[in-house]
Amino acid sequence: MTNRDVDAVIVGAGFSGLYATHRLRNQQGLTVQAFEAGEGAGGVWYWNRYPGARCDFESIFYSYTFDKDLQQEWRWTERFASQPEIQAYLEHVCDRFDLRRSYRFSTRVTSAVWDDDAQRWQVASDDGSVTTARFFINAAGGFSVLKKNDFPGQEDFHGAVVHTSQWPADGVDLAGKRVAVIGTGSTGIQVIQTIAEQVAELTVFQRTANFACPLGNRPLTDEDFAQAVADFSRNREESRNRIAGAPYPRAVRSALMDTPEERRKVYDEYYNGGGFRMLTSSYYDLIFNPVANATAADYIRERIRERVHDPNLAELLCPNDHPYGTKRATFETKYYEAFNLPHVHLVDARTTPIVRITEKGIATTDHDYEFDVIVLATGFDVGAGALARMGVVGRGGRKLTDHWAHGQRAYLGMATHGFPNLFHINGPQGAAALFNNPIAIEDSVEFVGDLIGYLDSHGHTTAEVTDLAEDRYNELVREVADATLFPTATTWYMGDNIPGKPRTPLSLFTGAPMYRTICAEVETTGYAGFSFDGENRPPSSLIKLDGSAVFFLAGLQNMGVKPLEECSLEEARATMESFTMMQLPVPADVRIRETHYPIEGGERTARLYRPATADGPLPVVVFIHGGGWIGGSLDSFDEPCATLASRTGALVVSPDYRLAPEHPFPAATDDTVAVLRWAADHIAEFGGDPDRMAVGGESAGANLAAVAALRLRDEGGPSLRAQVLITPPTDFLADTESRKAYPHGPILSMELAMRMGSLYLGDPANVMSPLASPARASDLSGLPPALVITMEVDPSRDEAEDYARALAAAGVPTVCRRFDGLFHTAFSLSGAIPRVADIQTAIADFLAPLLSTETATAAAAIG
Ligand code: N01
Repeated sequence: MTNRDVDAVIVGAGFSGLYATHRLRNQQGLTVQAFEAGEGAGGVWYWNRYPGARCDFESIFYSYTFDKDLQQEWRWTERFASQPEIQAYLEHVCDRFDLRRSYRFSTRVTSAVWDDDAQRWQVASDDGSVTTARFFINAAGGFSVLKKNDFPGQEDFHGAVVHTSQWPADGVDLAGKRVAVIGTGSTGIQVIQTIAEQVAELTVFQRTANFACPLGNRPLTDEDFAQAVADFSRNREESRNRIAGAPYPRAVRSALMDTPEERRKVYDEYYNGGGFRMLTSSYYDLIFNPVANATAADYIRERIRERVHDPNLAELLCPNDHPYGTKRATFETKYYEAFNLPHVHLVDARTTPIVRITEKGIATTDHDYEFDVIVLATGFDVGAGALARMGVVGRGGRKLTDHWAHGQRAYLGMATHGFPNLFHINGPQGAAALFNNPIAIEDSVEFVGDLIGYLDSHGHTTAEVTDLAEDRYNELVREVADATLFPTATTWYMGDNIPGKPRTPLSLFTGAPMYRTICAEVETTGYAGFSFDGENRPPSSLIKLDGSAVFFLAGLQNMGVKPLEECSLEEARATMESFTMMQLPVPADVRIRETHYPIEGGERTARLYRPATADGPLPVVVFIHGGGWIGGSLDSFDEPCATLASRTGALVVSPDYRLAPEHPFPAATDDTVAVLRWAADHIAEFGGDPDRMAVGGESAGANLAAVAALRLRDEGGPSLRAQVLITPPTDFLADTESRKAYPHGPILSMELAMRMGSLYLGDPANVMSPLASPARASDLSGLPPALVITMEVDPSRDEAEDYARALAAAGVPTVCRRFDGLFHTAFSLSGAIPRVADIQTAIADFLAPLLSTETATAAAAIG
């Protein structure tokens, strides 16, 4: 074979490699040399020819969408396609787009070494040739390396031992044989249910029982197909904007909102409906709330018990050591009924593990079994196992295996630091676990194609992720995983199935929409986190966010919550109220009661939060809720205020103040002053000490608190001991870096801030008033000591920090705390963002000396 020099080497002829070849060669005009170890196209669908191999995403969704004609001319025959049909489809794609001529089939890449001088990859293959290329594209797939046989003695066995992913093309004759199947993952279940009726004896070795739900396969009718063709554009669009990368109904309710009877109806519908909907469409909290998850797990166990006649066997088939969905969801067709057949047996390989393969069969710690054929359905070294075995050496002679010694990591699942111009298609730490793979692959190929186009059009030679961006993304993937139940299971998602493999999440568990949003943000910010010819670009804002914050935002997207910018006033208010679902329970040690405070021409409600165990007159914190002056309520701040009371030991007063646009400026600030005056006069009746009073607030409420402090100073009291300003907007006309860096939020965008601000201000001239923009006050001296809390990823961050600096410059004892990785409104999302507890601690620590009975000296100590 002659050596070649090309633009791109592509490894693999599955969904990834074929589309990458089409995109780079046919659409971007690059020269491509592609390699594939198999004799033909198909990738994972070429190798996995075991009996019953079939896809568990619907065929009309589990296929390419890049070409409308292709989608419409390929007539799938079943709702869930079998392996031969998917392989034939990929062969068809190979021919239809003339891809075959770019491939060397039956050829393995044996090494890939980056040549720093030539700025090229040198790729050696087992046909003896070397191909040099500017780009090296890993499209080898996540399931191309099988898990090494754990069991000694295979060579002694008189019969055949066959791994499902090395199933011979001409099959294995199982009829009338005594067959063992080891493994009950997606593959084992498909094999078992398919061969159960053909074989003489079937013995299943199960180490972990799985939650298998009905697949719901059936022939694809002409009506189904016509509908799929008619819905092509909608399906394509929806696939990209739903959690699983398929147009399944959105889960918009918590499992805990429904009664057991209502839940049963929901689970019946999705269990009987087939496919992934049971996990993705029933309830949104199954993947992160153990109590919600248990309702689904109980339901599935109940179904298993109904279907398996022998109660002991049924119990053994019921999973009980991991939450539902945390091992990859599995699907079945009469799998459980197979165990009702007299010649099908189940061995509990957890209590009686397999010791070895013997001459006659399998020895466990308990028994010697005799077989003719042993089927290993024991899985894969999932991730970039193939690449790790290819001898990849990057910049400065760094081996990929060394770089991955602590776990496979790839920025966006696509790039690895130290390996310039090496791109993974849908690689480790992409979103594949919760993202229908062909769609994830199309996205990934398009991202890489665009990146190469950008590189060429800007005259760069190399693109490589920076170590900073790779590290941060890797942390983000871990933090997101920690917000879910996935790490609680022993699963290949975490690398657990391969002895010695470092435990690390191999996927970003946000679902497709957030992953796509992150990639889009990277792309539109000029490939943030990449380095072009050594010129580093800082990571983009979503990647800076705390993983819990990203998971929360992903949840909003998965539920299809309308962005606040697109909401009517009523919708915006309702959305703000719905965030209470993301709060921890109100602490039980706080007593809540309501009273009223007077305003001009009437009165308003104030809610009081008193720590149940506290004695004597308590210090008082009047806390003004957030909501952009147009929304928010006492209810939406119940938990933050109650927690504040519990943490500080203060009596917290939360006033219901007038909202814009019905009541524009200065109504809300008048109400804030009114409640403080009322508290000074009346709080003793409720057990508060009016001489130890602070004001605080969040977001718009923090603006009102800051303004109230100014007004009380200028309008004759009462005097305050402290002000706590959480993410305060302080100047409507501020021109700051944070406004420029985070114009889109999250949650608070500049567009939204401006809209809410103008509804509040009413007359635009009010913008200049220091009672709307406290930073415009000519004198900030004499104000109470201040704690200013800011969030890193917040357009209002810098004006708040500027205000803190101005307070300090005016001689006000001021503490400014910035919380990295959080966004505006995080304070009121305690159930979603665990670090809200740190904010409460910061407030309690700040207030403790100022609100104590010996305060005067303590206040002076803060600076
Ligand atoms: O592999 P697995 P798989 N002793 O790792 C058991 C995709 N896929 O090939 O759970 C005893 O899931 C192991 O037990 P345990 C899909 O993403 C898709 O089934 O580790 N048992 C487990 O039961 C899937 O998730 C389709 O305790 C041992 C099984 O072997 C992925 O491929 C179809 C053992 C391995 O399960 C992998 O699925 C098929 C030992 N020493 C697969 N070692 C579609 O429909 C392992 N096991 C698209």
